[in-house]
Amino acid sequence: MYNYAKQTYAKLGVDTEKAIEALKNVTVSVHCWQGDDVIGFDCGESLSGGIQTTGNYPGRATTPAELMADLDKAFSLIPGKKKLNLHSSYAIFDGEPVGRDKIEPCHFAKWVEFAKQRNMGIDFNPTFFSHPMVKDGLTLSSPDDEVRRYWIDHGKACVRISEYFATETGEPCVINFWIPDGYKDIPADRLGPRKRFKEALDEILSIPYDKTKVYVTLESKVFGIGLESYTVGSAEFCLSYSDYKGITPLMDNGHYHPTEVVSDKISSLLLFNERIALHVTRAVRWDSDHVVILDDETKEIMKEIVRNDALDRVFIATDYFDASINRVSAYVTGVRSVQKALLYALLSPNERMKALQDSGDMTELMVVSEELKTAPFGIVWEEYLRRENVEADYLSAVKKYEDEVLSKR
Ligand code: RNT
Ligand code: ZN
Repeated sequence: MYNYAKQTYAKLGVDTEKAIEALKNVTVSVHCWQGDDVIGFDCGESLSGGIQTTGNYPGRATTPAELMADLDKAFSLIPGKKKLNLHSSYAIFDGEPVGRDKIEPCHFAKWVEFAKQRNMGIDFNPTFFSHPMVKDGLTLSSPDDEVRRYWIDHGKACVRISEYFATETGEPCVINFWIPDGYKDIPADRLGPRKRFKEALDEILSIPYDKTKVYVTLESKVFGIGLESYTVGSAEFCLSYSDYKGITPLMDNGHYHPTEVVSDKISSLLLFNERIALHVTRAVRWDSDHVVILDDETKEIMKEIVRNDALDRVFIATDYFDASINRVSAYVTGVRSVQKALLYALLSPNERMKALQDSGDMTELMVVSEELKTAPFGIVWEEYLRRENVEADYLSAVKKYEDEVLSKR
């Protein structure tokens, strides 16, 4: 079967062996927060910040051990290179818990041990939501000095922890800043909060850190639930700030107006940034954070990365949370979909297609694009799984795990 697929692709000008090799080396950073509906372990507050999980499928991970077990199950069913993406709210306190402004590397030692045993790097996210120090929906942009101070200290603590992750695991750590700050209703002052956010970020990033080990990214957003009228960290703010500070912009494909697509933004950002970062999600009518599937936009995003030869310049991370289905299955479906989209992009005669565009032959370009859609992609995907020693059928494994573990929680 694979030989047949190989020949079919060869006729289209595609080397399946090269595609499989390239896919093996792409790292996907897997978000820890699908496993427990974005709750975390540090203070037990319910989810806030304008984001929401819906559903109450049984089996949510409620302890670090449970989350680690679920991640392990998911990792065993996901091929390729993975990284663990943690939020600071997943700190593990052995003794007395400390505030987010005072967290230290030791509170993440168990995660480091987990990652090291699995040969993985760790990415990180300060958590500016689900916490009593979020005042009136504001953190780094708050007019209250005490609130701002608390969150600035949190940001600094997280930069230090990121460097610790990089040192321990030997892989650079991507630390992503996203704040939910905004207003439900029309603000009188749009500049003030943004100025305070800028100054707060300046202060956080003024601490020394090793730029070869820690990549700072900044994630923009258009609106959140209950924060519909104004978002401090808008697209313009975050892009301008990233450029001004020489940090890395992060685009979450749920964070734009419904007819805007991240796939069309990637090339512009690649022209002006060494690196860019992505949160791959699936927005259904709004930033709903549905599980990623092999849909057109996911394919188009991955095509942009592959066609522009940018696999080593784009940090790819997943970001979704669905509490209405088996969470381990959500992990596997979402991450495999990202990888399938990457493989689909790698299995395109990209040079030939560019040449067709440049010579104005849009007729042949359309025909080739359509032919590719029915090429034996699934066979190459299965060959990749086989070489990675991962079963194609993950549902049986997930169901078994549900019976034996999740249903007993
Ligand atoms: C929220 C952002 C952010 C979060 C995570 C939990 O809209 O997408 O990335 O999803 O930090
Ligand atoms: Zn995101």
